[in-house]
Amino acid sequence: MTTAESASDPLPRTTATSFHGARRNSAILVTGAAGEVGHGLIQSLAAAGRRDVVAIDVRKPDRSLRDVCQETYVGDICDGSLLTRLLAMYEITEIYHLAALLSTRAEFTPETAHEVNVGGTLNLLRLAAEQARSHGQRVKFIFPSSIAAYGLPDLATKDAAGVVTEDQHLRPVTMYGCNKLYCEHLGRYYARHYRRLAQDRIPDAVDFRCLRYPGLISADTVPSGGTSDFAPEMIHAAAAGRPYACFVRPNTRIPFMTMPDAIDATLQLAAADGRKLSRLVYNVSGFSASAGAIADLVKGFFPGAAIAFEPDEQRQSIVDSWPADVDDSAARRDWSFEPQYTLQSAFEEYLVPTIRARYAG
Ligand code: AKB
Repeated sequence: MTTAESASDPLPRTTATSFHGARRNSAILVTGAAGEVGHGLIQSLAAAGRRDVVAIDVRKPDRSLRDVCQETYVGDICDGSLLTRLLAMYEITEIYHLAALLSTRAEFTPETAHEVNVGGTLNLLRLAAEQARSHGQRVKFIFPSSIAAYGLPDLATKDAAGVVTEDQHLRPVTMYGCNKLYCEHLGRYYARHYRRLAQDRIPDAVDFRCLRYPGLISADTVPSGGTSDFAPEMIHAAAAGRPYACFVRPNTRIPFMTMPDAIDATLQLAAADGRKLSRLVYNVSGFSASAGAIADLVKGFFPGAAIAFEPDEQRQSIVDSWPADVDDSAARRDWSFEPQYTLQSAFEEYLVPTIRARYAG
């Protein structure tokens, strides 16, 4: 699909841009702000001079975030009254909706995951549509989806599939994957068809842009609640001098990406010329690597690392349902996506130096 209009095309206004007589501040809204991606994304926005970020998380964002945001809120994206307050207080031009319960955590409380991952996203899409209606500009909605949206039925199919495109093998086996795939569809609905029979509908009010993250590896934070977490856990454990029992087999392969590349990709997609976007959902990846190859690299850089492989059958089956690699040629073509790091350079230039410094002393 091609986005015919540019992001700044005006839409009809239906309400005044004031709240109790006061002008509302323009804002970029970031949900899941205190999480791994949120943290880095807000710092990057601040480094680019953006001081209009309004951040929400269920946990209190730390000082370094509070210092660079216009405002931070401790709150739940399922809380309709919080979102109504935001609608009244700010003119939101862009939403980075990062809050989610990840794949492992979601399997323990699938209904709660659905409430947060789907209900929360629906609330925010609606907020975006209402914002567009109130201030007369399209609202950009940047949504990270995940390789969890894929679902390969068995290892033979995974091996035969190799590199998968955005539209193949979309039969997720986790609640998180189902939630992400459905939210991709919701995004398309809000972008293209929202209230399609209503007399007063505003076409194209939400400029939905989605990228499917692979497993992410950050030198600064250890993730929790995901199933691709074995890679960052292995690296951080080695640097901290702790033994690590990897919960998947050494030959388990999925795509990964460093956190800086994920943040750059997210900001690049947000900044891309809408007329060049041929899709709403894009794969992105840095490199495809097996758990064994990652362990070998970790041992090369941290010779004392004690890494054992003790596969957990259930978590293994989740990772086995994810593709070994993804085709990100559409992102490269449409918005010049180009990750900075290969597997080797990620270790040499980013992970090892930063993690060593973090655990030194
Ligand atoms: C998870 O493991 O749930 C996430 C993901 C692959 O989206 N890191």
